[in-house]
Amino acid sequence: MILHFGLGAFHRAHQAVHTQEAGDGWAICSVAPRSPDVVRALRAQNHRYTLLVREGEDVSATEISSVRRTLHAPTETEQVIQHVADPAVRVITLTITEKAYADAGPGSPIGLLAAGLARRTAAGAGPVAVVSCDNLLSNGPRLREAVLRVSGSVPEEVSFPATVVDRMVPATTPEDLATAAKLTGREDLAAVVAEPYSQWVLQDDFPGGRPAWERVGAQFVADVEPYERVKLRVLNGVHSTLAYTGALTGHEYVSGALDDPVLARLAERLIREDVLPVLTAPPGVDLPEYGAQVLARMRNRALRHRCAQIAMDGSLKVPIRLLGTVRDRLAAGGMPRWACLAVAAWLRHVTVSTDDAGRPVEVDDPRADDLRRLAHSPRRLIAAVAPDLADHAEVVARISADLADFAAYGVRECLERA
Ligand code: CS2
Repeated sequence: MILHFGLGAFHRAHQAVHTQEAGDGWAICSVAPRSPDVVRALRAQNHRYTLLVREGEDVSATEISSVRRTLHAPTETEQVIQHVADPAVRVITLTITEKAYADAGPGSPIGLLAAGLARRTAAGAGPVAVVSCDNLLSNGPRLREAVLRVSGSVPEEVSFPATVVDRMVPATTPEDLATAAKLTGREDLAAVVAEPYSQWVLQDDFPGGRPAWERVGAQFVADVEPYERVKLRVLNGVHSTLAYTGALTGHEYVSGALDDPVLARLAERLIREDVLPVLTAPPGVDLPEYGAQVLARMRNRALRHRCAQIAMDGSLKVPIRLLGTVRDRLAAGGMPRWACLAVAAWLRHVTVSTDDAGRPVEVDDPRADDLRRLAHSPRRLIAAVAPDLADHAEVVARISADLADFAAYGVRECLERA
């Protein structure tokens, strides 16, 4: 059995689908860390739900039934801990978002996982792989450290393989639910919508066994890092760039932002001039082709991926997605013009929080208030997320100039002139 933390749309459209399609009988028990809504919906429909795959005008519906059980962590805490310690559980996966790794409170996913692993060891329940599926650098080691901070030790029979996951899964809309109902003839409050593309790269370190995910396209590799960099810097870097510049120029969806020629040009230049020159291609990957494929995927209008959704939690995402590119370009003697502009767009989004037309943009970031207090000083803003870069005069000057230009002329005009 697999135990999963994080019952969001991404899990339902990725790990649950891979596990069902692998076809070797593994079942999933999924834990909702906060909201009971999806638990309620899934229980009411026998834990079956619809995956809609959309591309352009095409839409297909598949019933997913690999999630057999759900738990609501705040009200079923003891069962969650008991499941972590259950000898039948051989794999634990997590999609808990970037910010959850810093939260080790007793009821948090990390807190519950640590408590369960301690009980598991005490009971001699056997080996288990704990698999982070979040968009972090070295997500396996990061998760291990988080557990270690709570427990003081990590049992030897527990592994933390690193992984890279990739599938665009926007929040489900009422229209998606209506489409699911129309295609299946049943109401489905837990339906999810995704693009056709799906990738999963994993380090093969599963001491208690695992589903044959490789049958359905997962890649098991010795070193995940090159894949991780490419995915986080190209796909997520461009996503965040388009989310901030898109929101600030009045675009609701990523695909709409990319239809705007000045934003498309920014995304292309970011990839070509800043990101790719400092990346190493993983085996079998052609980087320019990968970059073009990412943009083509983002142009999929049927996805309705909101800029506001991707813009969320920028203080945790931007450092992972854009600052590595900034640092590596500087180290190679270049000036990461477009990555700096993207960072400036994020800072404007989180501190000024109005678009070019003066309308408020949605900001949802645990550090928004802190950052707003520093808004008068670009250098201090940069120092708040990257102390090393705040000592880099050229970077500070570049980002300060972009911020001043955004304020004076608006983001769109700056992009037109750039
Ligand atoms: C997005 C990601 O919400 C976000 O921040 O950039 O969720 C993105 O859609 C996935 O990583 C794609 O694999």
